[in-house]
Amino acid sequence: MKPATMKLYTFFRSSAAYRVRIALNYKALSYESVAVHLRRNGGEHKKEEYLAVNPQGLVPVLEHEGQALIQSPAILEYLEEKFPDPPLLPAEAVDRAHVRGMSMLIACEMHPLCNLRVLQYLRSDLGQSEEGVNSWYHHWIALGFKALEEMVDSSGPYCFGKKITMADVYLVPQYYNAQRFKCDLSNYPNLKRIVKTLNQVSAFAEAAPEVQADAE
Ligand SMILES: N[C@@H](CCC(=O)N[C@@H](CS)C(=O)NCC(=O)O)C(=O)O
Repeated sequence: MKPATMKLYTFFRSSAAYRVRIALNYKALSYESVAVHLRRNGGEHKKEEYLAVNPQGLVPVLEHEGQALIQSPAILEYLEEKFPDPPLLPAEAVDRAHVRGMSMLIACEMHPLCNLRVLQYLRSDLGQSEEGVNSWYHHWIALGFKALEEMVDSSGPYCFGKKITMADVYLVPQYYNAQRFKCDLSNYPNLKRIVKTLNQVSAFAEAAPEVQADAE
């Protein structure tokens, strides 16, 4: 492990923070965790103190060399540029495009529709029942995973090729979240196989929500 020069504002159950934890572990970068509870006292991420760190009021934030970096895709790209070894992106441009395509399918088309504030808005402001909120969540997960199931390597251990890539870093937290929301994942055998393999890799296992210091 390299010395802890980074600070990660995280919440154990946040899938966006989970992505960054995996990448930091994979690249053997040590970091200090600052837990930001998304539910306690109406959400610590909405308090003035945290808004001073990230005016958007979302986790994660990675502090490094005096800079507060927001948005997990930007943070992952930053880590890849600053600490390229071991890489999370393939050597060929076309392969990188494929990996980023799968990653963005999750980061842009699935996760934003299913995060806490969206579900809270559906529930509180739009008066949706728990059943309605769950149905929304399951709908967007199914649409995304159905496509991803076709894109990932149908026999390999990972999403793309013979090495762990950023696509794997995005998949595991989203899959975890889908399980937590009791989505039917039986139609995605490739995703199931890949997630099972990845969860045995220490970088992924040590980033899992239940082993975080702030886990409940
Ligand atoms: N696109 C952002 C999304 C960040 C995000 O939505 N974080 C969630 C936790 S996974 C959060 O802070 N939610 C607080 C809320 O929804 O109120 C990223 O990838 O960093």
